[in-house]
Amino acid sequence: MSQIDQLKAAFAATFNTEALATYQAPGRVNLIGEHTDYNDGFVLPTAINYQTVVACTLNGTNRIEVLACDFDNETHVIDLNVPITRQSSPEWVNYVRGVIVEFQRLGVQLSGLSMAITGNVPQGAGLSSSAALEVAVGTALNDLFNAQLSPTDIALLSQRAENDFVGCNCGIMDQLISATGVADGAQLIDCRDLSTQTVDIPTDLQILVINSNVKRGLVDSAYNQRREQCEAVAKHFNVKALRDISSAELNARVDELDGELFQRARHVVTENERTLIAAEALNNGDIAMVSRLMQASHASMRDDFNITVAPIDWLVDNIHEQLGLKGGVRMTGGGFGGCVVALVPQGLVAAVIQLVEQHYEAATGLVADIYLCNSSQGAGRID
Ligand code: GAF
Repeated sequence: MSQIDQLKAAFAATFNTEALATYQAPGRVNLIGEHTDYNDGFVLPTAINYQTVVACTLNGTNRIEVLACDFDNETHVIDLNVPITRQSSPEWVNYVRGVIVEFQRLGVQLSGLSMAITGNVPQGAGLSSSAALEVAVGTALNDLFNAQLSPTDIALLSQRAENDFVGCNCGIMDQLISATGVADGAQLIDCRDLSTQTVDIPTDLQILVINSNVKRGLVDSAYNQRREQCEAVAKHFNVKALRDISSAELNARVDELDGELFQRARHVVTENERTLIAAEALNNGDIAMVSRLMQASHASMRDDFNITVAPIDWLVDNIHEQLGLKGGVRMTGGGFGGCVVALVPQGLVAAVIQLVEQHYEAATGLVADIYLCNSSQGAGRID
C-alpha cells in the first residue's frame, strides 16, 4: 500500500469517516548557504522527495482531532473554544498547535476537523521534518478554511509558529523551500526580500544525503546562541544584518571584536559570498568550482561557526577524497549532527555508498542512512 493509502486507511479506522482532502509538504536539503538565512543572506536549498502528508475532513465540532501515524498512532485533541497553549510533551503537537494559533491570529475563522499525519522525512536529521509538518498543516488549513494565503505567506506563518510557539529562532529557509520548491532545480533564495531563482543541478549529478545518525535537537542546541552572536556583530557594525557587510569590511575591523564573535561573523559573510558564486557555477556546470565552494563552506562551519561534529567531518573528508573535484560534499542544515549532502557524478554513486557502508561504522560507531534525493515540488493538495 502506498504512503497515502495507508494514511487514508488509518484515518478511516480512527475517525470512522473518509478523508476529504490530502496535502503534502516536502523536507529539504540545503546545497550551500548555512546559517545565513536569519542574517538576511542567501541560501541554496532544494525541496526533496521525502514529505509529510496530512489527510483531513471537517468534523462539524469545535475540536481539531489529530492522529500521528508515525508516533504510535497517538491522538491529540485541540479545543478551539479555549486558548491554545504550548504543551510540555509530546513535542510534535506544538508544531500543529503553533500553526493553528497563527491562523487564529490572522483572524481566520477555524472550525473542528479530523486530521491524520504521516511522513517519511527522517526526523531530527536536519532535513526539515518540523518545517514540513508546519507547512503541510498550514497548507491544509489555508485550503479548508479558504484563507487565501500564498505559499510564501504560509511559510512565514509557519516560521512564526516555530519562533513564537515552539521556541526555536530559526530563519525562513526551511519553511520557504518546503512551501515553494520546484521539481526542476534548487532555489537561490534572497532571505531579505524572499525572492527566488531556480538554479540547475547538472543532470549527471545525483543528490546524495547521508544521515550521520548523530542525534540533534534544534531547540536544545546552540542554534539560538549562534543567532544571538550574529546579531551582536550586526549591531556592533550598526547594520540591520550581517548581510550588509562584506568580508573586506569585517576583516578591516577585526580588532574591535571578540575572537569568537569575529569567527561567527566571518562564517556568515564568507558563506553568503560562496552561495552566490555556487549558484552561478551550478548554472554554468562548473562542478570543480562547486566542489571547492562546498569544501570551503564545510571548513568554515567546522572552524569558524563550530557546528560540525567528528562523524560528520569523517563523512565529508572521506567522501571528498573519493570525489576530488568531480563532485561536492559538505554538512547540511543547522549542525551538531544531522546530514551531509553530496553532489555525486552518477558514475561514482555506487562507490560513495560502498565507502560509507564499509567504513563509517568502524570509524565512528554509528550506522549511516543514505538517501537518493531529487528536487521536488513544494507543498500542495495531492488528493
Ligand atoms: C535550521 C534552521 F531552521 C534554518 O532556518 C537555517 O538557519 C538552518 O538551520 C541553517 O542554515 O535548519
